[in-house]
Amino acid sequence: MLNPATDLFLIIDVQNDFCPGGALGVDGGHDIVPLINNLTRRFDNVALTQDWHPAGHSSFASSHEGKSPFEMVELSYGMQNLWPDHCVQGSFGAQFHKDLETDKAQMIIRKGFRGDIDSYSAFFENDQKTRTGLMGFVQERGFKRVFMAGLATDYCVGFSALDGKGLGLDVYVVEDACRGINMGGSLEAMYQQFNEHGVKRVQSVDLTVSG
Ligand code: VGL
Ligand code: ZN
Repeated sequence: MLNPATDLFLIIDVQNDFCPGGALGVDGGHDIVPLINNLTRRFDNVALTQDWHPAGHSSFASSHEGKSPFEMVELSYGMQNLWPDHCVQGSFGAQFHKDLETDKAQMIIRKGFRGDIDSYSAFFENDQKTRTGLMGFVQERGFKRVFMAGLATDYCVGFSALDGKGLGLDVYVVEDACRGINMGGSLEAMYQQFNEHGVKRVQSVDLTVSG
């Protein structure tokens, strides 16, 4: 049962580049848009995240000579996956999917905008220290539970869920309203982490509003 006053729906990175045909297209990424729109109508409080990189970002393989997408590289804060150029600020790929209903969103948090740090999580950048500001919003508005959906399950949704839980929130991942990249077992590994840390997995049909 949803509690409209204290629940937040956080929609992660439903952007053209993560949908089929995009630079880092996730299989079936666009299929979740109607489900997410339907969920949006059930919540009073909605926030969006938007992956938002400057050109030449350090997470792009093209920024590292001799490296290809999906390889790893060591950056100042540790190991970083390399990606195709994606979600470049102002580009079509960085725009939300055209059918995503965004009008109700009270907050759009952009992440990955610092050239030298990537950010999967909506709460912390990949150095695990730099905060995005989302927790300030959550705390000031008094949200207790955060329901998450979007792309990709095993990266941005997953790390947002784990960080939210680590910050003391009650976190639910709406499984059927997410799609994963699933690279080298990353999806199973993320589900394992959810189990270990108490991130709950729910289905969108189970989220009902009273009355
Ligand atoms: C994402 C890889 C790189 C995501 C963003 O939204 O899951 N994955 N940037
Ligand atoms: Zn990115």
